[in-house]
Amino acid sequence: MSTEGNRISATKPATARVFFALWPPAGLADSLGRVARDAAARFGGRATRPDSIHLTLAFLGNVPEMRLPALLATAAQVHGAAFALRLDRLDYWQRQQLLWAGCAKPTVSLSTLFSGLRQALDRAGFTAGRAGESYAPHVSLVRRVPAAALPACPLRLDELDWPCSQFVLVRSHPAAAGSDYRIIAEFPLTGDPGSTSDAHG
Ligand code: 2AM
Repeated sequence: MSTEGNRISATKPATARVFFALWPPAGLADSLGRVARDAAARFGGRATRPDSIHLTLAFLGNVPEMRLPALLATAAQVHGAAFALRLDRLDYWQRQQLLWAGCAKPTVSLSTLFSGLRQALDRAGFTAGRAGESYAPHVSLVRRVPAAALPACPLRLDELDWPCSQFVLVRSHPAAAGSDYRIIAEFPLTGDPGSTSDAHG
């Protein structure tokens, strides 16, 4: 590396690759991990490890470490009520070659949490996601699944209920076997359910 290059990298502020997510309890992560492994065995691709399974709320990418306290303070202002997410849909995005789990019906409480977090991040000057991108809540289960391997009929997922009582800030560290995720802060959802609760019948 050139002297110039060294000088530049020495002055570059340290950054953290971070995102906000819902993180499943261990039992649910194991169940989803089994779904991922079974699907990878049938269709090919790389199954997400149970300890990495999550649902992203907002992806920020590289944030200067010195801004992390402001990011924590911003997320702490987001108030929401605990809710239950029902995962009952297994689907595939061809462009990303991604097999994912999600909800057959939109979950109002999740949308409310997502909007509240995004608005707080915007107000604090943090950029999350791409401009104009709509939120498509999903749990990535198997990456690099070849489209040709999938059956023509819709995939089935037995209902899995996910009690969501907090959201988390996660730091992603690149690793040879996929990214390594560390939860660096937790934000409890302790508000009044009000009119945003979702009925699962
Ligand atoms: P994905 O599972 O659909 O790839 C950490 O990378 C998490 O942030 C993943 O859940 C990933 O979604 C999500 N994410 C959203 N936008 C991203 C981006 N531009 N780059 C990397 N990850 C992104």
